[in-house]
Amino acid sequence: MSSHSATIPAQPRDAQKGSGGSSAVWKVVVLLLGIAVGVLAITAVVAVQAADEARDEATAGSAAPATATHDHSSHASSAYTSAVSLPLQSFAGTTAPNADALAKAHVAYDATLPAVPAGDLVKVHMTLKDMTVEIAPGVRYSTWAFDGHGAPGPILHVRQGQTVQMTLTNGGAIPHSIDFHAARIAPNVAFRDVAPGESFTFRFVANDPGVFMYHCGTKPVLAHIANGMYGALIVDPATPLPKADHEYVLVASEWYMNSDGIAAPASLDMQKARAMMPDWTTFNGYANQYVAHPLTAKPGETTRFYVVAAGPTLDTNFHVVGTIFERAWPNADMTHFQQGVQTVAVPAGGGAVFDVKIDGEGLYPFVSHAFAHVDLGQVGLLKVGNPKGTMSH
Ligand SMILES: [Cu+2]
Repeated sequence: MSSHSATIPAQPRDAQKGSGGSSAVWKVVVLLLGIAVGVLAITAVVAVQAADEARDEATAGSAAPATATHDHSSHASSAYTSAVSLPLQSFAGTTAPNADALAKAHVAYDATLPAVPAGDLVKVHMTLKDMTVEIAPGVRYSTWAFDGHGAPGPILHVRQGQTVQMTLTNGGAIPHSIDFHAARIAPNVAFRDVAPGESFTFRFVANDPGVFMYHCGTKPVLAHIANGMYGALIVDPATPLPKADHEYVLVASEWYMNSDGIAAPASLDMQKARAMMPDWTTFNGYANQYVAHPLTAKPGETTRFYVVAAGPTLDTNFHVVGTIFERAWPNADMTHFQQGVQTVAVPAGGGAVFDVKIDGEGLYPFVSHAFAHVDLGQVGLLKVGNPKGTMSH
């Protein structure tokens, strides 16, 4: 080390030693040096750009071999420039060929709000499990899932003031945890990592009414949420909301895949997750599932949606096409509602409540009105009555 660093300052002294020629020779040397500096500067810029590209490709390659292979060929043949620093491949909209039949055969996630358990203490036991789920017709993804349930995890429903006793059993391969947004509790204690094969129990009092996300909080949280570790906990206010005829829970999220997931299950592409470039966005974990299997109401009934935006990163701009919210509780602040509202942003990590009261028979799409999300699967139908041309379920 010491001999190496000593040779570096010696170089200028050696150069000075050899600079004692005539003034004509000196001028030529200066000219040549000037040209050399210019060439060096250009070479350095090119080298930095090349290094940037190489680094990006190397990172993409380690996260997603399939993506990197594809991108090498497109890199060589098309007009990529150094401005495209993250050449990521999208699998959006790529389903198995018999997508319609698969969508119909898929059993939709039950969006119905479950009843509040009796008593002051609500015991919840979830087991984490690595499992493959279908997230779009014929598209499979390797999740880390709560309760062996796929994504989202189970919908939990309690009343303000009840105590939740949460037991987490880690049946997965790496440490996981559970973070309840509804809890006021020291996260380093309650939301701590649980090692594979172990269980951990903690309690909190659900003192705050709302529509809360829960999720794995183990680092990197982006990866754990993107892999399906999230769900909803609805805490009813002590003074109930106005009566609704139907109550549905929608957990919005996005998926970032390293392959199309058709021949073999896809896994997380962390580069795409960081770049916020989802392949699918879903309500309750499966693209368009409530288009194939609409939620239902009768004309004149009030339908309530509890919406959680699980992300991991993107918001959901909730809107029901063909109507206006009868009541909206933005941020699930249940102390007061808004009326005559068309679209309400549900932030990633947040929740809200929406009532619609629809008199006319028909198919009413509910969407994230950030329409890229509709294109990627975040759309469903509320079927009011039995409109012509639709089957009754
Ligand atoms: Cu986790």
